[in-house]
Amino acid sequence: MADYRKMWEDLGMDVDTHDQLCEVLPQAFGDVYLSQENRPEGMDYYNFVVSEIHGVRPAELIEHQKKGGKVFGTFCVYVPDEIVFAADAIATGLCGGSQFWVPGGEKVLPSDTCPLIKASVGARLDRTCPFFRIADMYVGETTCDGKKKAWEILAEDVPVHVMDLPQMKREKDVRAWEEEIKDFKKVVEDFTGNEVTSEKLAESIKLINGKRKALKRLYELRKNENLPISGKDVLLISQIAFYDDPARFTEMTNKLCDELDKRVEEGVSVFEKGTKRILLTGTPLAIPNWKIHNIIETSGGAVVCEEMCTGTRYFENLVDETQTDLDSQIKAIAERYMGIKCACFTPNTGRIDDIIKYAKEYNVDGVIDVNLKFCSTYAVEGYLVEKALKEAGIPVLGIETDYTDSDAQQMRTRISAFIEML
Ligand code: BJ8
Repeated sequence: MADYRKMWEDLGMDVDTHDQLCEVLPQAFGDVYLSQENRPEGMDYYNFVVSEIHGVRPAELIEHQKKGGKVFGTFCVYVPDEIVFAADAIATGLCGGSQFWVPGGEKVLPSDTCPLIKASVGARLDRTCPFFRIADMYVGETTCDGKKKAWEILAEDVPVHVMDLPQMKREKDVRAWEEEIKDFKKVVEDFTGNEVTSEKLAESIKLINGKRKALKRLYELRKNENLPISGKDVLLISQIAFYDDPARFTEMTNKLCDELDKRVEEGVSVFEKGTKRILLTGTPLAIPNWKIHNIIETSGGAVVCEEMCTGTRYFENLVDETQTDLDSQIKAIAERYMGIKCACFTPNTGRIDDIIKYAKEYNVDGVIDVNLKFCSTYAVEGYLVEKALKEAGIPVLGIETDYTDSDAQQMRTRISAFIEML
């Protein structure tokens, strides 16, 4: 990796502690990713992004700030990036996916908090992630209780705007979300000094839809009997989608899909015939959380679809591009985002319908419902998810895990036994 020490120091990071993360990440990436055989050449781009994860993109964001631009850090797929980009600002995902940051979060949060929240708070307070230092404003949301309260702690350290996300999907809730997006637009305009015009918003709607279409195209390729790409590689791409430049990401992902189209034509598969096809559902897998994919794909399975926020929930459904005035555009944005099916909503039966639909479309042999420890919304919803799958005759395994490796062996045993029985 190029030398970014000076940049990290200027960001006020704890560079010595951060060095420890820089030491372990390449090894972990090599073990999980570079050890795979017959990877598509198009993965070189994503390998490069990861190898320079705390360098290249942060440097671009800083460049943008030097020109007077703002950076917004987000934690949830309900926060509409379109508004941010329409104000000539940049949105970047901030969810923490490494155990490295968890102890920092535990200094201020109860230990029985979900690791995603602990890692996200720890990354900020310990000053060990450049993205958390760079973001000028954090955008939280009222999804789960843990996140809701974490914003209050983070707000002591950085400007935070919280979007009030309804928890039901009645007509009045969609209207309330529309109003909330209008308020967010005002916050973004005041903070950046740039007006969000209907022309700018039309451009950013196209930009973000482009990213969604590229991801959808990638996922469609996984419906083939011969899998042209591993689940691990697709997970990495989904994770990178949250913070890469959207136009470049779309271009590189479409380029990769061109290569995968050829593989499909030629019947190339990265898995042996008979490898069991697994759909994963549950809580998001923030970078660098590759644990479950790695275990499945080294235990006789292939992950062919993720019904997750690092998966289908991120890209399904487009914002209507035909609206031309601001009110109608914001209404279209509100409707698209309210179509996401997070367990924070009640009822959330649409998610179960999606899982069963995907299980058929991707021709899966089994489903693994994987939830982060202490995430009660997904854990409770797991009962209904697993019941519906059993009724549909689709084998399902429920797993609860965190960011540590302490349960890896036990998980491997359970997953191997599940795959064997399929
Ligand atoms: S839309 S899944 S990104 S809220 S895993 S922090 S819910 S305790 S991340 Fe999420 Fe938005 Fe929903 Fe997706 Fe809370 Fe659960 Fe932790 Fe979670």
